[in-house]
Amino acid sequence: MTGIKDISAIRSDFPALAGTMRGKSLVYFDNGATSLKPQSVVDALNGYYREYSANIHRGVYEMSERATAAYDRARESLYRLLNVSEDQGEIIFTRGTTEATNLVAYAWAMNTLKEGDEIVTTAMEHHSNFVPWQEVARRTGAVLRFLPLTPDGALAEKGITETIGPRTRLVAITAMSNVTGYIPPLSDIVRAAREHGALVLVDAAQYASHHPVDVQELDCDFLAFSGHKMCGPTGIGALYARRELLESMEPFHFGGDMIREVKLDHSTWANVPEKFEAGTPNIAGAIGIAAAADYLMEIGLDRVARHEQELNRHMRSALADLDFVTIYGPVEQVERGGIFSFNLDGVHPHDVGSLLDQQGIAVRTGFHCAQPLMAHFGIEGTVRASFYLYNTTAEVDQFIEALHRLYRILQ
Ligand code: 7TS
Repeated sequence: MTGIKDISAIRSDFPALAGTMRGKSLVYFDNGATSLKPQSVVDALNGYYREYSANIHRGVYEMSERATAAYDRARESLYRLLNVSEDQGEIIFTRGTTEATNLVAYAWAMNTLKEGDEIVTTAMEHHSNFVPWQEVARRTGAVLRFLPLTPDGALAEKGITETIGPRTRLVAITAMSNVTGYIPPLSDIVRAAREHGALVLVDAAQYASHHPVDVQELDCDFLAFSGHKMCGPTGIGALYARRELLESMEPFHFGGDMIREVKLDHSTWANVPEKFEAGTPNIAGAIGIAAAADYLMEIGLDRVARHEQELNRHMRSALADLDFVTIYGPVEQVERGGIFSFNLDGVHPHDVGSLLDQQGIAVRTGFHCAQPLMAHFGIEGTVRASFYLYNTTAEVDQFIEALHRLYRILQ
């Protein structure tokens, strides 16, 4: 059963889908990198810039009050998206997932961790949820440990309880691999972390745009995501964090808007969330990400996830028939993300990408900001096709035909 009933109505919400690439109708399979944007998001951005592009929190005039109200409403949309209870948690606007993980690295980890403390992560992380922890370890003397992976890039079953232990202070893990679409068992990981009093940071850059997220149910401490992968604009994302943690943390950036009082010899900080939002924020971006969240919630993220599972089934069985294709990752997982990484025998991934481009099909090639995972697979890169709510099984068929054609050409 399809998750999304009227796919043509959904497609008509996205102006870019009416366009062409290399003179062919566009098949956009690079959603892991960024999604296309619906008209409602474009209109929300346009509305702010055209009608009320004042700064927030500063004006005593109506236009600024309108901008401030829209910015505050944007945060509330994200509360709804993630089921945040305001007593327990808060949303901090950031530039995206990368800035959100860095916020935790600088404002919490660098100030808290000591020699011998352990940070647990995995070799399947995007560099944005990997390099910050490597750097924290280098600067604080903390030790980086890795949850072991199976040969096909899933988490090894016993590895969780064997790796997370009394010295673990933070577990930083993706909710969905941007290379394989693999979804790790987060509830087991959170349980193991809680047993040892460790915090959990979830990188939801890929997951949150395609699945419902409930931070209260998940019981994580931090959760990072990006607007541009969920139908929103670039340059905006958010960090969800437990309120008491944010209250106990030092600020990340210093300057205007994040202070309570500034004296010549010292300053004090504003309350959360302003304490973590120094300077004029990305007001239009916040309005845009909220419009994106509202758009997705209206459709229903459970439906989006089901639609992608249907595309996955279709893609998996079609790719399985191609004996010149190697797929990476635990592709048989039922509830996996709509991401397929693969290579064609003896063909460089960039050549596949370029030839698909000639046929109007957008995919990504390379190491996908996940070099440790490439090393785990013993490869340099892959071709990656990644789906979203507006993709169709007909597009998957077109893609498979294109692969057949180009493999014949390249042989
Ligand atoms: N974490 C994951 C799992 C990601 O997929 C990405 C971006 C990030 C973090 C970083 O997000 P940003 O918005 O701060 O850049 N992933 C990709 C990708 O797979 N191809 O291009 C960007």
